[in-house]
Amino acid sequence: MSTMNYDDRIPNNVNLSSDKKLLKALEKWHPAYLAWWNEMGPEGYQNADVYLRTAVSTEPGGWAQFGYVKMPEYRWGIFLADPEPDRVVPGGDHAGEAVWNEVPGEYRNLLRRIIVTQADTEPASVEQQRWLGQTAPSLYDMRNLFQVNVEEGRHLWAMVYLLQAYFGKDGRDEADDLLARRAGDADKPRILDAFNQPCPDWLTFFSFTMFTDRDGKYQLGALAESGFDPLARTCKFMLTEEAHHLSVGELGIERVLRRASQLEREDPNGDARALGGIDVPTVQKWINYWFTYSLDLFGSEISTNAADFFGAGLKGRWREADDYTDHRAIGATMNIPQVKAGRLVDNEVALRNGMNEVLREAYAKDCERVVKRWNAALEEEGSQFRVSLPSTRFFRRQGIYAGHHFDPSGALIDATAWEAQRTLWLPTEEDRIYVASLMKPVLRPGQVANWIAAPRRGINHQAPDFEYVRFE
Ligand code: BYC
Ligand code: FE
Ligand code: FE
Repeated sequence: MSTMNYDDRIPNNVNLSSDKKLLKALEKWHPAYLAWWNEMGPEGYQNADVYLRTAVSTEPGGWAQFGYVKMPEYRWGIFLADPEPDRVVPGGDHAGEAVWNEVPGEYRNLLRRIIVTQADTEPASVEQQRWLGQTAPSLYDMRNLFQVNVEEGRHLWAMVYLLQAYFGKDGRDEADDLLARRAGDADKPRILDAFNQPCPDWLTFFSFTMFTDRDGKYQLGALAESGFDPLARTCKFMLTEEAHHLSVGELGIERVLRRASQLEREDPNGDARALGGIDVPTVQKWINYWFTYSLDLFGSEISTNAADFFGAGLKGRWREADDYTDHRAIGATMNIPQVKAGRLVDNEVALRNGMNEVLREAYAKDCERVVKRWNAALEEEGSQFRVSLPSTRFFRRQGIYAGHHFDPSGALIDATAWEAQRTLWLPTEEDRIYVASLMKPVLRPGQVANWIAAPRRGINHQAPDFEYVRFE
């Protein structure tokens, strides 16, 4: 078998060429990955030249290069943030002890499960988004979609590196399984619910990158506080790329809202839909749907898994090392209201069992910050509408609120009241058909679809009419 020069092929800072066992595993996995990418990656654009950034080092400021690349030839690299000298386990029972550079035997299964769950989301999102290139509202947006896709591919590489380098045969088997599951497949679905939902239109794509990639930001942040140092360092670098994914979602929705406001002012009845826009109340429904699906990704409010992950030092809170002083979190409690006998009542829970909720609260606060910016944009454009986040109890399918009905303000309601109003709160079939009807590709450089405002800034300081994607 010919040996590829992986140091050339795969930009890395893990001394790949000197690790024979790992190289052997990667040589087997790499063709399977490419086969997966060609089958499940962006449909119809594998031959286009796309203006993409590629991670080439971990230097702040200089970590990425921009240039035209055909996606199957993207250089998916393996980068870990530089080790922090004398780093200690940030939280849990081992807080303050030296970090681990090998997998601690007693936590092997827990750790593998966390890494596999994280890994599974990355190819899942590529699969969900594979048809969107065909309806891109501009070349700028198409390029951003593909940028997100190749970087989620790189995040899969990052996790597969950990599995193959640290988990032996089990890890190699898991790496293979990651290419076998499929988003939305009835027989072999992806692990977490949000990653089996369809992503048929660009309002969904922007909602997904705003809310679901942001779950990624917070989960990666929690894993960057892991006592298993290779995981912490890997996640720290992934967060660098994640910032762009989040801005694609935040700015995408902001542009939809700005355009809606403009059309609202042009229409005699103040109806953006009458002029082919996506009206603000429709955007609100997509926010409700994707915010709550993403809340589900944090797991149950009360979770012994979460307590175990924290106690073992495998996962910390958001900014555990920097923002907390009590890193053991023993004896402390928190209030997580629960439904008992048809009423929502206060409920004292051991803090460690509430760690999923602690992370979810940090996430919701971050989303709230973005909603404020969207509302500032609506105000600036003179819209009569504002958007908001529903309560974290609304429309949940995981955790202690699943199986009950709450209105967007968080009040407990009965099934009749829910059924009577759900079409006001969540996308209806008719809404989906309407939004789908607007999804037509706009491929001329500098032009954008009617339902979305033009971007304010180009990628890497490029001019508005820059040709972000070139077709053959
Ligand atoms: N869907 O105690 P519970 C990203 C399962 S996103 C389906 O409530 P736990 C990205 C759970 O597995 C970040 N099943 O939850 C974004 C458990 O099953 P078992 C991804 C679910 O374990 C965009 C049972 O329910 N990273 O990077 O405390 C694009 C009860 O579990 C769901 C991670 O998730 C669900 N939503 O916490 C690309 C980090 N929720 O054991 C990429 C790693 C729960 O009974 N994962 N279940 O069979 C974790 O830390 C934990 O697995 C979770 C769940 C926080 C997800
Ligand atoms: Fe990712
Ligand atoms: Fe992402």
